[in-house]
Amino acid sequence: MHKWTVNEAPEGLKVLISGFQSWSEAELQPLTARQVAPSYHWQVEQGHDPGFAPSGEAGVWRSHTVLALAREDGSGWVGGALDATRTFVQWEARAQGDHVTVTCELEGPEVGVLWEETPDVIATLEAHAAQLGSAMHARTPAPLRVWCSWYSYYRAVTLDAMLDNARLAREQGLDFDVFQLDDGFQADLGDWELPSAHFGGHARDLPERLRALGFTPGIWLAPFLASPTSQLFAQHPDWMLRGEDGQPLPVGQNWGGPYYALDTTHPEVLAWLRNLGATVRGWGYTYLKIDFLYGASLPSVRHDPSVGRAQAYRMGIEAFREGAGPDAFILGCGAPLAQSVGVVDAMRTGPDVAPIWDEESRRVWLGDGTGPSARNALHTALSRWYQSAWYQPDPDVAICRRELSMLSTPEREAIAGMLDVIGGLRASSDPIALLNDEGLELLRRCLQVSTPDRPVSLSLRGGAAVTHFSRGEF
Ligand code: 9PG
Repeated sequence: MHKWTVNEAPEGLKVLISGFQSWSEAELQPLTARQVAPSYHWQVEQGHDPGFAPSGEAGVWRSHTVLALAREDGSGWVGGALDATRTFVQWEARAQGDHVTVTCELEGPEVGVLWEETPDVIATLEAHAAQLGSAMHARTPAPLRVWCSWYSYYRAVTLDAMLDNARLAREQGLDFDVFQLDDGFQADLGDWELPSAHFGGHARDLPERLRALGFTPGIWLAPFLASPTSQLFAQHPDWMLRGEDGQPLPVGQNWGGPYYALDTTHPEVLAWLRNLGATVRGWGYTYLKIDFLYGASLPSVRHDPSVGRAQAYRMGIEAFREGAGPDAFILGCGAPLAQSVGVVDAMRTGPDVAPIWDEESRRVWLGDGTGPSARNALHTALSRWYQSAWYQPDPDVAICRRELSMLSTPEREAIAGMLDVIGGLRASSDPIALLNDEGLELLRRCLQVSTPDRPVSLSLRGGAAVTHFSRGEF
């Protein structure tokens, strides 16, 4: 363990953290405040690292890969690592009376760790993130404009809904590059080749028709998950991650019950993942959103106990990439962040957007700040601005429709403005038929690709941390 003492009064400092995976909080807060900690175990699994979850004590902040402390004038300290592809780099800052104790623990192969004092935290963090990105062979292709089925159709998506929207987008001259089918086409989690009853066809029937309309076909998969009702689970119980009790380890609660994850240290699992990547490529999909990836990285008993969990995760995504081919565009989601660099092209850098500005009650009563809301998605993605050196950031979709939404006109406009600051992928999920002239105009604006902005200062105002970007203040 590495340890440093910062001889500075904690009251004058703010802390910048980045949580474990896409959906975990990243934020800039007064150091003496309390990092929100989930009350229930399933929320830890789905938004945090159960091996390094927030402690819930006031003045104690935990962060993965990087952590920074900043004074009011923007000077301070930045902590980072020289490679985090196969190692979890776990930072903690602890306010202790008149000083701060900072520790860094590594889980995985030894890597260099640095802790630097700097007159300019923003510049040092950006320089470090860029250095880390190039050391980890970051892929940062051009950003894409994506229509995704999730945030309006959810699991009820059909083949016809995909085609209707693609046709309408073409008629309206909307500049999407990709049309991406999300969760709902498959019979079960793990049974990707079997269609769901309601989908009205097979996922392999779609790509050619999307291409004929001029779009790149995209598909969602949760390649590391298996539901207990799936054929995958029934046929290969020995492929699942297990708990200390020898039973398959539940890695979350969704889809009406617990779900399990594949053990990516098992050679047969790696072969299956390669084959899955190759199969969806064979169907004609070249844009692949791979989701719930954190599942393969949780603490558990593995087939090969000599492989650390960050390394096991990395082996899993590398196997999928091998099958999908070097030219597939891979978007990671629900994924350990730095450990994906060099394998993914883009990464969701926050929790899900929802057609509601915020849902405070989940944060306040359940201690869970990873719930879907426009505020949570944008706040988190903004706090990870420097990660655009690691992959194309995906701040999630804009919402331009008035219907099927609780967002007001100023809220929809605010989302559009913040997406412009964040840069990276540009996406929408609005049923095109629901957009009136105003909605279409806003969507066209949201689809304009911009480069990420950078904060010009970080400051405390009335006890709250504020980040100033040249195109806005958040
Ligand atoms: C599909 C969706 C969409 C979305 C992803 C992801 O904690 N949870 O239970 C939880 C459920 C869904 C979720 C995130 C967290 O959303 O981010 O874009 O693809 O899966 O199921």
